[in-house]
Amino acid sequence: MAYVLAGGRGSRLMELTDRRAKPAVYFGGKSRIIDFALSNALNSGIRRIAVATQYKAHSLIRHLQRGWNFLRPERNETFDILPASQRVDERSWYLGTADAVFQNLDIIEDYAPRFMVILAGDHIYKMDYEQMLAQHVESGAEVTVGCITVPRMEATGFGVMHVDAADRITAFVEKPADPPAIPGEPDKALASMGIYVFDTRVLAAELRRDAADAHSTHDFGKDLIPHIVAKGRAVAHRFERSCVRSGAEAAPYWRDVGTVDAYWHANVDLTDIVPDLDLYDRAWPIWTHAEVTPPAKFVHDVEGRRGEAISSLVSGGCIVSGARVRRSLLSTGTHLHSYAALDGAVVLPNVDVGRGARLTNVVVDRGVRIPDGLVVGEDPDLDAERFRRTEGGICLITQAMIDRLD
Ligand code: ADQ
Ligand code: ADP
Repeated sequence: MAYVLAGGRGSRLMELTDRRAKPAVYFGGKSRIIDFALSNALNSGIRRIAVATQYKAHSLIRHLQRGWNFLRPERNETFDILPASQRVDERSWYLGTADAVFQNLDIIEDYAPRFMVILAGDHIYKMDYEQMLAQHVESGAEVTVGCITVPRMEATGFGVMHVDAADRITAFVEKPADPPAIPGEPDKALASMGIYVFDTRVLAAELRRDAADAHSTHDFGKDLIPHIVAKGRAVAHRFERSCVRSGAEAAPYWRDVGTVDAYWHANVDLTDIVPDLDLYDRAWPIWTHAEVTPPAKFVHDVEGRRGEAISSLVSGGCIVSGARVRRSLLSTGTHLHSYAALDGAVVLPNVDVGRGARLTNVVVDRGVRIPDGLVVGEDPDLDAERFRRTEGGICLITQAMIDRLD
């Protein structure tokens, strides 16, 4: 059974997560971030899935109900949405990630799966969890932790581990200020991906022990994993072994699109001629709830100006009329009007871009109406006054910011 943790705030995505949880944020034109973990589970052959939600869950729950409720109980398949609902104690919502599993332990034990794959709902990657499960069974570990090599100084936001020659985890620190390097590789660290495989019985015992511990914060990274590592029963699974590559030579792809800059880059990277993340691989499809839309349409405007897009991803229901689009990603139902120009634009669904608007290096939230002639990305100071401008020079535009312009 796969258990997806999808309740986190993701506050570094700024206004993109004002009304929706990070796993519900749109990604890649047609999908949402959580679709990657769910598709991986499905493509790995897992047919029991649960999703724990908490923070601003409405948009996420609606997406899951519309797109992911096709698993059928009569075939022994299940799909459960588990909002924090004070099931164990009427005073507490999910306290930490471990508590988000503990509070639903009775539901899990009812299904009696032999193994649990605990996943985070907020990463972009393609991975065959079956490989990780196979390693877990072979090694006899109590927990197997997915890990990836990252530049050492980027590891401050992760759980960082040391392993022995057999990849047994010998030390684990959660979010260290000064991450320990991989021995012999001073600039690299081995980071936890926040995904875990357990025997269900071991998991249940650990969760019960942790729940009774008054000093615990009830978090996998802070409490449970370090405890099992101290017993010498945790093993690392290297992402390289199970990542689904876009080609034999391709680098393993895993992104925590935690900031607006990282989010913009990961989306715009998809417009590369051969991107590191292949969304077109029929052997590993990314399933989602897709709105039924007519095809994308490119037209001359009445004055004969061509509507065109190059190095761009254009979703269904878009109309590009007399506008130019470059290195951009248009989600479902975007309308661009004459003389509009987009370059490096990540546009979420149902946006309308008015005549003559010029947008460079932007993220536009869903449903925004960009007024005629608006120019963004050419005057940093003016942009910073009007929009959310990131360190990397990306402007996030929401309807509330547009409304304040008048
Ligand atoms: P973080 O990502 O910082 O570190 P956390 O914020 O707890 O950990 O989020 C993990 C996942 O759980 C996310 O998908 C989040 O949405 C979800 N989540 C958080 N709180 C929740 C709650 N109360 N209810 C339900 N879901 C919740 C973790 C590990 C690190 C590891 C990184 C990798 O602790 O060791 O390196 O993930 O990104
Ligand atoms: P402009 O882009 O010139 O400001 P519009 O976006 O209103 O003007 O429309 C431009 C063109 O887009 C229309 O002439 C038509 O070809 C196409 N179009 C607009 N709306 C629709 C629609 N609902 N269905 C099909 N095509 C449409």
